[in-house]
Amino acid sequence: MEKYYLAVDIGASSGRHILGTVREGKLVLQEIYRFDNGMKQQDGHLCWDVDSLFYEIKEGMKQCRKLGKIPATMGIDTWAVDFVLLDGENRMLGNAVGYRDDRTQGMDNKLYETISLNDLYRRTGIQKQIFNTIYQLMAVREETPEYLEKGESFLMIPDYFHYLLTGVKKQEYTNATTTQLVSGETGTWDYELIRKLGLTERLFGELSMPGTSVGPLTKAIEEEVGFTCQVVLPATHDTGSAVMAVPLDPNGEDSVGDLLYISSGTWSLMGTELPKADCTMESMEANFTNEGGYDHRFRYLKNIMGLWMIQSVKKELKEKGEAYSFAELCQMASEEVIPSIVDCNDPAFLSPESMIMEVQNFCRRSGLEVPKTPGQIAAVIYNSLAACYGNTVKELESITGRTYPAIHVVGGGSNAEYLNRLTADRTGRTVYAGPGEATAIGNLLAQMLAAGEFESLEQARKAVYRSFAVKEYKPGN
Ligand code: LFR
Repeated sequence: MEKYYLAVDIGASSGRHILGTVREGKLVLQEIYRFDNGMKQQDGHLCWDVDSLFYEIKEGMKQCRKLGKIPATMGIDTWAVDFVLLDGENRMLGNAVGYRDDRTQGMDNKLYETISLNDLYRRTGIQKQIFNTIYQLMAVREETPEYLEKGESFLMIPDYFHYLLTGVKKQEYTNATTTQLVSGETGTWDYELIRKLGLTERLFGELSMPGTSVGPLTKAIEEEVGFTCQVVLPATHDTGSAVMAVPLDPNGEDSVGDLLYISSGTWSLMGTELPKADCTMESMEANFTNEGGYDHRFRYLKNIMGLWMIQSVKKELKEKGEAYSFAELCQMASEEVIPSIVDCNDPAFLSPESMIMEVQNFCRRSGLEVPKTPGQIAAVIYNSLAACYGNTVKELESITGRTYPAIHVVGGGSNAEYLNRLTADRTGRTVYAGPGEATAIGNLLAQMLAAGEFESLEQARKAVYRSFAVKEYKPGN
């Protein structure tokens, strides 16, 4: 009898249910369900529709029943930083506002009235992103302070779904670090900071590591989906899961710090792993963050605007009646020669009305050739991303004092051949692309590790290497 595990991996633009099993030392996956996601305007804010996401989670679970493949355990991962507040009767206080909403505008200055940016970095190791939970909580404190007073539970989005499934509230560590309220040193909530900010202390309970059992499905959910199983925490921050699934050559060693990866999806998260957080000012100035990972490793990385830029352009063109696939956009881009490079991390690209116009405006402002056709726009975006990767490698090498001969690109974006070639060229490193489903795989690995299928993350990463095809791109080819 094969033993199945279920990963529910929800990204900013889509979600999927993937069943996994281990067969002769290899991972075997089956995608059983897929659904769309996105932020929508609700009561004047950009929000996630958590009710419809939870409906989709259950619909996907029903597929297991239909297929007769009942998972022993399941776990959910999503993007980071967003949360819900629940009252004493477990009702949501307000909506699940999304990180691209502009409610955090000016909240940085509000926050610095209490603590300086430098001190915040020294304590948490988390890089400033205006959408981090800490700034969102400042916005709640300003706009609806009663939510903090009435709030009995603070749950990150995956914690909330796990609660709806089991009735048990757990706060998972990897995602909690993205709040910017967890100490980089102790790996627990920074209560001094929480108190200083006037945030309700009771909202921040014990943190749980990936691999922790949450509990069985509630009776009501069991009846609805037609089976029961245990919920086990993965690294609930999708990037934490994705980086767990970076393949490791079976002849190699998993020494922390050797890897250079890009987790490529809506965002490109580029970095390495560190055994300890680097909370120095040099690190802060270079814009690197220390996100908590499996086994208390740190993902030392940089957020790069990523494929969001091209996703937005694709959507915009479709609305204008010009529908192209990603493959077509890549193909058109590869036929263009346009030297313009934009700074992908310019805040103008975070949540623009029109991405096309923002890219054009950036070029105009900077005296660069302004792209006009869809192919030119796509070419500027892809080349700019690759250029940003090139700079990031240099910065990372200068900070860590190491050289990284190769880059592992994992996640959905690893299928973009054109971008992989540009990445190899602009970084001068060999690119290993794949697996594309790294996030779901990492989610499964945490569950499989908890079940004893693998002894260590190192062994699990070697299994990833054996199980999935990885494509190699050499610079200059
Ligand atoms: C990627 C990701 C990033 C995080 C961003 C916002 O999906 O989780 O790691 O910085 O989304 O939550």
